[in-house]
Amino acid sequence: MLIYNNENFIINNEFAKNVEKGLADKPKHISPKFFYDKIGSKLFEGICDQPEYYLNRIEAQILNKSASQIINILEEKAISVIELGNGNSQKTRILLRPFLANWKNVSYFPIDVSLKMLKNSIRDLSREYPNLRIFGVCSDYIKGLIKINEFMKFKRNIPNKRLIIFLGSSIGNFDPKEANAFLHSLSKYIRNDDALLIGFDLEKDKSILEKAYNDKKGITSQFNLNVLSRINKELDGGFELSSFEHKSFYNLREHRIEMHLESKLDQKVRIGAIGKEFHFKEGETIHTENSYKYSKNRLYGLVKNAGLQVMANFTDPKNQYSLILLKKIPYASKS
Ligand code: AVJ
Repeated sequence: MLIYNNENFIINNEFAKNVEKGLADKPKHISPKFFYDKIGSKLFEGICDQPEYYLNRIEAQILNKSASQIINILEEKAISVIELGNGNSQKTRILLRPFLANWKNVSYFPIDVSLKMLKNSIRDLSREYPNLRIFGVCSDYIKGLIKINEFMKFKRNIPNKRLIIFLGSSIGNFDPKEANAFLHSLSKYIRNDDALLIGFDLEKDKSILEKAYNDKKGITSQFNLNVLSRINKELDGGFELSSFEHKSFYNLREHRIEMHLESKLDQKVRIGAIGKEFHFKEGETIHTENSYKYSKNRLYGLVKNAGLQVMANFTDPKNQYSLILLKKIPYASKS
């Protein structure tokens, strides 16, 4: 196994830095990557079980339906699946199962920043699929991909054909510029015969979108507020959770769901680890997440711009969600 993790200190430090800078900015913001501590990850799983949150369910349906077509398109006998941010690998199983049934040699490389998540899913997957070779990489995505490229140069008997998957509409957290930069660097570090499979949430009726991020049970609200309890626990913060309210809405012009935490009153909050006090006006918000929704046009424009071409676009009958299979445009590889 190629697990390396010497980043704990940096990760914590990074949290403090992001909070310090984000709460001093106007408008205030905190990066959504800090949602996912143990409790936050559990809450996110809870969100995926809510009837209003269609994303994961529909993506799973599309994966189920398209797995055999993906196998046909890839035309190989062996494959290495590289997953960017594997979470609990639940949806990955939908692909791994038919891959293992069709192909003799299947290797799986999950890349995740959470070592715990990585270890758990490696343990579970090796029990379920004794024939699956798993190489977990604890890293962020691009660095992880570079590591794997190096690793595959000297490790023998690893399938050369690779499918890189990025599921769950995680790309939706990137703004258009970041998404463009991310796809560019992916495109730089993949090979000409690699395939990429990426999940995009599609633009749809505002009311459906807003319900998905304001579930009746209030799990999304807990998920959003959890970042404040993380600050309380990890950075010696003094947030009163009941003085903040979860707000999320669709910003039509920017094509994104925005999540905020709105201060219910004028208040000051001290964060010990930062050694500073932050002021919140009544109604002022901390912007905690963007979740971008794509039209087919913007989606195709985005990938083309990154030097990628569409091999297949799998969607559900109502066109709510897109799983897009891509490869590198060979002549674009020089830049
Ligand atoms: C994991 C980023 C895809 O944006 O839908 C769910 C996170 N936030 N509900 C999304 C999330 C609120 C989710 N992603």
